[in-house]
Amino acid sequence: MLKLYYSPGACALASHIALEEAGADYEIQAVNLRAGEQKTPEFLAINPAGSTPALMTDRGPLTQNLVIMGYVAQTYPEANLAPNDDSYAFGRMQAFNGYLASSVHPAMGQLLYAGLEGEARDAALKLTLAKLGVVEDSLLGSPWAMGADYTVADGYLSVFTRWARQAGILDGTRFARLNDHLDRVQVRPAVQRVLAAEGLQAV
Ligand SMILES: N[C@@H](CCC(=O)N[C@@H](CS)C(=O)NCC(=O)O)C(=O)O
Repeated sequence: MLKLYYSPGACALASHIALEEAGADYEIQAVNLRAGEQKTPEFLAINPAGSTPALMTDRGPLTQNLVIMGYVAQTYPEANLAPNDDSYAFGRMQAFNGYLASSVHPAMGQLLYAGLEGEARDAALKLTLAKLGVVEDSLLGSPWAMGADYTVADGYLSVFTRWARQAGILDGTRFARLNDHLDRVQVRPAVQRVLAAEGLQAV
């Protein structure tokens, strides 16, 4: 059975949502990041990078949200979580996910979790808002991230808009579309089940 290593509310929420939306048979294993469990020899044997998520499959581990989400979408095509039969559209979805992974996540990680103060924090805030602005103004489709159909990209985006709303930086006017999108993702039954499983509330 698939086993997802996650930390409640952290970015692995995206992979967790994908598994639940897919109707996959899986189990979850919490990794306490504050206690440093991601750096234990046992966990480093699964993900040498010492970060969550990791998904243990029958062929070994997979890491990186966008990889795990792509794997889930392709393993459960009947769930229609990605344009699996259109490699260009699949690439566009992974480009969206890649932007979240390589631009939005690092900027927000610095802002929210690096303990910055003063000018350094101001700079991190400005960078985060600029990265989210690209999604709001250009990348985000309607009603879902990639257009007509819900994909794994929607669950992934909701991780960061959730953090932004919790931090009070997802302004309703500047980020009207991102706010609407987060509301739409959070009412999905699979997402509600995942939030409950991680001990979280909708924000
Ligand atoms: N690009 C990676 C980022 C993974 C990542 O940074 N995970 C964080 C939680 S959001 C983590 O486990 N941090 C613990 C650490 O680095 O010590 C992915 O999407 O899987």
